[in-house]
Amino acid sequence: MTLVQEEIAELALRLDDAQVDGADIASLADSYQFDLDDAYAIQAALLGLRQQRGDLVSGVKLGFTSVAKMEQMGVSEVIVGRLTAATRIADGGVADLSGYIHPKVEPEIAFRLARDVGDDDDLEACVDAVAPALEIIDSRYRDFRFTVQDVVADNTSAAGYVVGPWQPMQSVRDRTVRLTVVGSETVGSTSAILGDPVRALSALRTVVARRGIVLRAGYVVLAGAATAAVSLVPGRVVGSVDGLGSVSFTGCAR
Ligand code: OOG
Ligand code: MG
Repeated sequence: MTLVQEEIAELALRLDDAQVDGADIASLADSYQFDLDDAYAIQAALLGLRQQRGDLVSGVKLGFTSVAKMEQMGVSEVIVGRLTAATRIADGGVADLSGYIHPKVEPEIAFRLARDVGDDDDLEACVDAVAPALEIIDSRYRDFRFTVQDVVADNTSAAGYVVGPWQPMQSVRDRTVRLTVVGSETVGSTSAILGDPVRALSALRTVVARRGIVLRAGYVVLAGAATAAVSLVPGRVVGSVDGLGSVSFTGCAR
């Protein structure tokens, strides 16, 4: 840790304000030197502010789960953020895009935790269901420009998520993934997620142990994007995973 408690609280507040106001801020790394421990402490303080407003943690999400993205960011471990209930959009529902800064959408795989995860539990054994999902990311940093510490502090750009119909836990290796944003399609594969999305669970295990993140029954785990993120514009967004079904929402500009 390199920051003191007051700085952690101040930077969490800065990020929280950026999200609430829908106004971007400069990279924190431009003016502060801080490490990943500080970054996770800022993220925890940021979540604390949301919880004070009555929001609830509803899951976790992984980022940088493709080798290309890790290399691009110069990191060797995945990053983890928290999902909250207030940012969940119902499958087939409407997302108000006006509150975001510069939202993007990603096709993802979601796992569901059937029980609280203890220190010695096998995480895969705690998962009872899998579903196609969509994640809305919206970096609070200007132009999506950030260091790995910045993005962890910013709760890994988490801004919204949609989960499709749950299916019993099964292998989702090597499945074609399609993301359609207002008629324009991007195609990828679940193999982009650490070779096999189930590996997201072991990667998550390592990070939560190191960062003191608690995993609870009912949590949604977003395994990471299966394609590059696509800019979110008003209209219908559909994600589908071969053999698993599809998930959608409509973005509207109020
Ligand atoms: C960080 C979030 C990345 C993913 O699935 O890789 C992420 C970002 O690129 O803004 O959610
Ligand atoms: Mg994501």
